[in-house]
Amino acid sequence: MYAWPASEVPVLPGKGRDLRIHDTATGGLVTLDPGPVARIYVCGITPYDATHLGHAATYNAFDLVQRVWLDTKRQVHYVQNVTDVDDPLLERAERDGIDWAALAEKETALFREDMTALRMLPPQDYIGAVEAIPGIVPLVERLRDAGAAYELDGDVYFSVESDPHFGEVSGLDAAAMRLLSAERGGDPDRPGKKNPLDPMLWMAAREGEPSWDGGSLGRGRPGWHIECVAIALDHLGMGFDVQGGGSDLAFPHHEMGASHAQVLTGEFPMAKAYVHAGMVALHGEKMSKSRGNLVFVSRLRQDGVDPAAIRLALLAHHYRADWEWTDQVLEDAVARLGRWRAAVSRPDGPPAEALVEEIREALADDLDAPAALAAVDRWAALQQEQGGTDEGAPGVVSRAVDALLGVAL
Ligand code: 5CA
Ligand code: ZN
Repeated sequence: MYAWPASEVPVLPGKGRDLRIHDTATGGLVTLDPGPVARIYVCGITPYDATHLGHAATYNAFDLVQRVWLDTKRQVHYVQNVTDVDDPLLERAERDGIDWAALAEKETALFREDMTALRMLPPQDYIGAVEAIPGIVPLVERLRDAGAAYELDGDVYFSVESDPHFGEVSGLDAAAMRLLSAERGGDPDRPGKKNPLDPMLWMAAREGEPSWDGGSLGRGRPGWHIECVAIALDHLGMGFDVQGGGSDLAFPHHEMGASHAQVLTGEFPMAKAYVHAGMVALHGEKMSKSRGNLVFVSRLRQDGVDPAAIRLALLAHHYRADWEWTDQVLEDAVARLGRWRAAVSRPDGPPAEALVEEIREALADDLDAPAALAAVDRWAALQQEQGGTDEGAPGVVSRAVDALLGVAL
């Protein structure tokens, strides 16, 4: 489906650094060395409510990954999905008495607007679960025919034991996995499963729910993890550079997805780095659609908040940290934006070359956006206090902030 328009990314003088990033699977930093086309898959929204700041923070992290790569003069192949059919979406549509497809369409449209306003780079392939179904069915059939999946009352489950590498993404023990599985869409207590952790690949049609032709699987709809795997394999293939999402996706979603892909292809690993962003909280609890403690990007925009300030508020936190959204966070960002805009709106200023290198260095070091902001702060303070004679320096800063941080000054 259509994604959203791309904002121009200025090309900076010199060359960026290779990205060193935290990989959940190894628990440490890895320096990625993508080919001429870096490949990234980022899990998209389940469109049953508007984009909140937690979503925006996660997408901001993966936007930075791409900006670092682009600055090394590579191309980026970015794929994102939309989980436009799943239990939570159907439940919300039922609760509100609206059509599930119309709900998905409406919230996806709003997400596009929010992403555009925040200057997030669009994926080249933006794929809905529904449109991916014809590609999902043969994968499930293959897993079943290979003995890696089994049927239970018409539903088809993946056997986690079929992947010798199962567990290596999250590194969790069985007890922790079981707990998280129950919390995050799994059904560990369903009788008849070979392993309580086995996730569903194909759900047989239920009364009153949408269903699609599943070939030899019968009518039904896809499970969640196979959705992302089908899309990733179709558009990126195995061994892509980054699989991204919030930390709540490490298990089960990315663990199961990696296992599906590894069993399907016989190759390992699915991704070179599994990268997870921290959770944004509001009033002490993780912002989540199910809890309803949300601050929406669209709401802030309606209230007249400059999207560049929202983006700066996100950038003020390290992507791996869990943090809390407060009015103060936004006020600080608005103030910073004002200082930066004043600083670049003069024809000359302090030299900018070192600043560009500092931003590059900070971002290449596990996306240390707060350090990048601090560097720009120092330049802006110097500009304000002493000014400078370098002609064009403010323009260089403005383009660097745009290219590397996605903030238009
Ligand atoms: N559609 C699936 C992924 S295939 C899904 O998780 N959708 S979502 O709408 O629930 O979340 C979209 C992205 O936002 C995920 O990467 C999720 O980890 C991230 N996310 C959700 N809540 C927060 C939060 N409070 N803070 C940071 N990131 C969050
Ligand atoms: Zn996903």
